[in-house]
Amino acid sequence: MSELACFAIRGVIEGFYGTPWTHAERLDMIDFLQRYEYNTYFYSPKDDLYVRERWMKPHPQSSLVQIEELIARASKGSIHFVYCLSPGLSMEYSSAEHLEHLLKKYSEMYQRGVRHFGLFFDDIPMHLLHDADMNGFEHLADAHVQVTLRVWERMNSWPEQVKLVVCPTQYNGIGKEPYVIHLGRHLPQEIDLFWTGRFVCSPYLTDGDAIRFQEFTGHKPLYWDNYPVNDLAMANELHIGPLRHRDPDLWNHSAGYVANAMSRPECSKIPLITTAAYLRDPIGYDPEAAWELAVKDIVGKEDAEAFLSFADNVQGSFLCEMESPRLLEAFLTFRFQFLQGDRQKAVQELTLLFHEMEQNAHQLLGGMKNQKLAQEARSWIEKYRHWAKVGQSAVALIENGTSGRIPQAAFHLLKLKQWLKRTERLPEKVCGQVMKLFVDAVMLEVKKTT
Ligand code: LOG
Repeated sequence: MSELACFAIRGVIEGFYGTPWTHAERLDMIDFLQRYEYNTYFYSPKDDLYVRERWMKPHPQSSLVQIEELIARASKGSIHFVYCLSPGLSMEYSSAEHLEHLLKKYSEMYQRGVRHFGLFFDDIPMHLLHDADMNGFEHLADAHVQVTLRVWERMNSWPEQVKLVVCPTQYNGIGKEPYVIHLGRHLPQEIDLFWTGRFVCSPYLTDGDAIRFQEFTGHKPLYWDNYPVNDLAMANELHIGPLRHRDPDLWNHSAGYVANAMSRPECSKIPLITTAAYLRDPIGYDPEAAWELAVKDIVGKEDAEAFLSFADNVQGSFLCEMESPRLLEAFLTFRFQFLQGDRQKAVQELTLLFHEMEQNAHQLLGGMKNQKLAQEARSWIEKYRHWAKVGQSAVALIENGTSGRIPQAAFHLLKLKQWLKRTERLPEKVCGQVMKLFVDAVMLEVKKTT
């Protein structure tokens, strides 16, 4: 770890909507974090009832036992286990009873050895809900400050020092919003504030924004980066591309960096390895190089090449507008060769490309060494296979059509339409618009000549 450029908190948060990780997946993730020099794991799955919806209720015994195991595993290494509660859906901030419920849950974890806590107010209405709160507080930020200060006061009475992170309700923007200014200015510096940057999913995280956040709130932001998470509206995207566009100096202007992961832990590891490379050396970070290493690491030598060819088509996200760069390049080359030069060679090369695509898909679907990865990415690989079939029919149509073999061309046109229909029915985002544009161009030519 470089002495000069270093994020104080290097974390991963299980903070997505959707099926929480299993116990085995969490244990495995903690070991993974240890290996890749992260230092913090935030336990905050949105759909674990006992940390959000039923935050007042005690965890069932079976899940308590598991949490104890996670705490033990984390502390065996040097990973801080952060126990987070999200009471905002129902908490009456002015109720002494509710406050005691909250403190009881934290204190039970303190007794089990937890020294890092989170109090989250994200994804709740921006206004006070209960009459008593409307009478008792000026506004939502006031209520959040008062509750946090009470929690903090109690935590400070415990024998050992603890840390507390707050996630504000306004967790993205320019840092100048009245809510977050109020929160920041009334909470002590040692309480970190989560911030996702300008947007919920921020294409860029910049020094300038971090500096401004600190100017207005008095706190360096603790980045909650919503990558690689792919929940809700992003559910059809598989975020296995590398981390991009995070300023190299961010470590200097932030309290730390925490990546929100996908509900697919094995797939998450690929971008999380690239993130670890960024956190280790933000100045020297090269997304493409880090990505190749990450894929080799998680996929294994045998399948790395096939997987990279597939993964090239699922890079698109708010971090990366470019979709299927290799395929796009091949289409542009084909178009040039076909129109200007050697038609046969152009067709041969494209035929080969789609056959390789299908072979890759079969290799990945059939017997990948990392079976967990194969299982998690299965539906995207399946869609990739479908696009290979579409491509094969399109090339066969071009080949026969341009050689005057009309019945064969008609047969492949039919097949193309069938495969296209089947493919477009699959919701997963693979190849973005690149394959569709190619097929549209082919169809347009067919129209012109019939
Ligand atoms: C949630 C987060 C969710 C993410 C992406 C924060 C602070 N909270 O809009 O749990 O995974 O967006 O959908 C969120 O980002 N809210």
